[in-house]
Amino acid sequence: MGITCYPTYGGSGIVATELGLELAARGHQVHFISYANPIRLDPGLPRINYHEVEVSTYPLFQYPPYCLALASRMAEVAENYDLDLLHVHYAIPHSISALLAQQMLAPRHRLRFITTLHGTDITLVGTDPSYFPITRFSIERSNGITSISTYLQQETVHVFGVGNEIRVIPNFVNCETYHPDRRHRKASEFVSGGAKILLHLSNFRPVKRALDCIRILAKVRQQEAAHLLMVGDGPDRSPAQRLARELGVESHVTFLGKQDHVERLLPVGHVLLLPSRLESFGLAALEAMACGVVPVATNVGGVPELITHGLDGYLEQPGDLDAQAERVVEIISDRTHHQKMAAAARQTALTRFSTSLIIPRYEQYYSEILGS
Ligand code: GMT
Repeated sequence: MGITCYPTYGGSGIVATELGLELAARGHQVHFISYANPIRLDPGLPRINYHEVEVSTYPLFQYPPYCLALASRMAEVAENYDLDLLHVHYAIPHSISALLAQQMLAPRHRLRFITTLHGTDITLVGTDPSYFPITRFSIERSNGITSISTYLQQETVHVFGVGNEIRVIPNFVNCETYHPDRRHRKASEFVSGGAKILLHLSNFRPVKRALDCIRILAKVRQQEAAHLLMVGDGPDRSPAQRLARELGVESHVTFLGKQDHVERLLPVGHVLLLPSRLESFGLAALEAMACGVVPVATNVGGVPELITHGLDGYLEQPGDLDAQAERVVEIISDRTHHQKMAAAARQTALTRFSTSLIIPRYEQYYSEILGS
């Protein structure tokens, strides 16, 4: 099979990469087709192949046509390696490229393609008037569609009025790789004394409300000693750094930038902050939960399908920073309460979202689409 995704940091690329790695470990031949080697992908692993899409520039092309270069490469790889299936992540433009590749190969090679919707491809980008009709078209023409939460499935039907089945297959986590073991990184790298560690992990886009994390930290520190680790990079990183200086908490925040091994870092945290305005699932929260880190998140989109308020994390309204800060204090000020919630968070990851449960659902769906 072929997998196409955005190779840079972002939830959809991570899910696509982890899925490909898990499928290869189960014996499938997996061919990644993208403009760069996806982050977290080791192309030297058995049954993993990587094919780069080269986009030539030409003075006429103010916007080099990546969508076409990708379609050509998909068709070439599908033919050379006898692919049965392309699985593209994030509708725009991957789904359209897959459709073109399918049409280029027909009738001499039967190639089916599945599109997985991740969130902003529907909720933000897809609803932009310039992309709306083509996004709907790509959904209608995919041989199979999956979405990572029931919320996103319903939103897609509601916004695009599409009639095809959208199969919900949630995000997943490998609970052997992501576990509470603090073997690799130590809290003492960042704090001394008993300060508790809060974490935020995102691409720092405005939808993530990364600046809220700084404000929450400032509020928490009025009651408890805490240090914030900001992991990732993106447009709101500099504004967040500026805000930390303005609020006088800059020495209590560490900006770590992009990290290749978040599974080594997450276990040092007590609480994960996910104050997003919208989140169709919240992969960062799931990865944290698998590591026994308690999420304090917002009650938006598909997040309630992951976090059960009061059991394995807390859900508050976006922008209600007093409530979010209060929840953090509740967790970090009571060791017994923290341990109970951390165990429940790990249990949720293990019993509802572990790879051993979710990957077979993809395999089953592939069989259905290939057999249909
Ligand atoms: O928001 C991101 O981190 C990027 C975005 C993407 O598509 O790369 O993430 C979306 O996909 C993730 C993986 O399926 C989901 O866990 C995130 O909730 C979703 N982000 C949003 O809906 C804002």
